[in-house]
Amino acid sequence: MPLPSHRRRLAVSATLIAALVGGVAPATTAFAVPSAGAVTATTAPAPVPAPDMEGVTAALNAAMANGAPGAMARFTGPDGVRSRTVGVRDRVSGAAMDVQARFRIGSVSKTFSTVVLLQLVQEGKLTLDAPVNEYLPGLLPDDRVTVRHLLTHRSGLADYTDDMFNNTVPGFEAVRNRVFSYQELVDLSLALPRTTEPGVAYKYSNTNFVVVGMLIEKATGRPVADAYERRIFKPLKLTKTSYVHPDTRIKGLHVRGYLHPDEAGAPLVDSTEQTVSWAQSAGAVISSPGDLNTFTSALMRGRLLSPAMLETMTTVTPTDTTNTRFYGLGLRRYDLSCGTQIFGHTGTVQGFYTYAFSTRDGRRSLSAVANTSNHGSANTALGGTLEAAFCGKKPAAAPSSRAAASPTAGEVTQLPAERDLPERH
Ligand code: REX
Repeated sequence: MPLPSHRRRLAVSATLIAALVGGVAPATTAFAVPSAGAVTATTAPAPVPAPDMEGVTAALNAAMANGAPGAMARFTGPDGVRSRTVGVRDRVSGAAMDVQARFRIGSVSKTFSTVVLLQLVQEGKLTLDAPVNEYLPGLLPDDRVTVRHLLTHRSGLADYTDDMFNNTVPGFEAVRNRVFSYQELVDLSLALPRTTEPGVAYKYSNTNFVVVGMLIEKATGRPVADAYERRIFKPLKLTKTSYVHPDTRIKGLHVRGYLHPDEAGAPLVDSTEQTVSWAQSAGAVISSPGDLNTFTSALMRGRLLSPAMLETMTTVTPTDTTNTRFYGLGLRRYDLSCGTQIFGHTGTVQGFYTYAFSTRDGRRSLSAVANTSNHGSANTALGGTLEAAFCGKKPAAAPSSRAAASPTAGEVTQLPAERDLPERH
């Protein structure tokens, strides 16, 4: 139904002002502005559920109940920022989890690498459907593998990390301080049988994004760190985001990561310091909850890529049979129970599980981290923050079961440090 004209004018001005102030492409879902300057009301924006921050806290507590020393989440939406923390960021000092702290984001790095690569495509330095070997002659044993196959995990290049971390703690300790060249990592993959013919199937592999790093360095003539810095960190003012490979430290206030050994009951291993050289452009970026929200939101709002390139990046295919999980180009799409689609990435690096997602309009974003890994139940629990944040409170169930009314055994009683902070960016 059309809005009264004064409300239309107000809404359009707000959109244009937001676009000018933020340097953001105007949202086009609510109104179309034809070139003649007339304003036409189209479909009204769908109502946005308020985040269920109690549900977010419950998911963080569930991550702790499943073995994480601490966890935190930060939601950025139309009504501002809400953050929740539980547990500790340092088991020795007992320092509380802190939403300003940095951590290792693992494969969320793949989205950063993809943005850089797609900018290079926009600049005509690379072509998505060209063979990788055109830019890196002789690197791959198959000329049919294209740049797009890497970004969509359809190259068939085996993931060398499966063997590397077959025994979790010895595998980690063997590479914790190692510095690999990209070529060495590709060689590890090429020593294994390829998993699919190029293009035919999705098969997640870190090798793809190692080759993406090589392509970025080839096209720019500079280390990937420079490209991240110049093209993403600086323009978005991501002051807590860095790529310091092969430095082993996380600078400033940070979360310590704790790796679960394979043997049940064995003590956690502090895995904070490592080169992450085994992942590099596939997983070695360091960031913070605020910076991750700024990044995924800016990406979806079109601040990093042209509309056509963003459309390409967000064009997805299913990754499983549930028809709720998809992969685009260096980007996951999750379809939540309320019908909302969110785009972003997950990350696993020793000691850290991460989720960083935004709605397609960039208006709502969530990042969540737990400082453990190799413990799938903690990761699954942490993923519960997504439903709570983006779908809001579930309608109350009929009070038929006792479990709904009274606390169950093993319920986590730790109180979160609750803070609603003003948005910094
Ligand atoms: C390496 C093993 C995990 C970690 C990995 N990480 O491939 C990449 C990533 C960078 O983030 N991928 C995930 C170790 C899947 C993503 O996209 O979400 N596991 C651990 C073992 C298992 O050592 N034996 O859990 O820390």
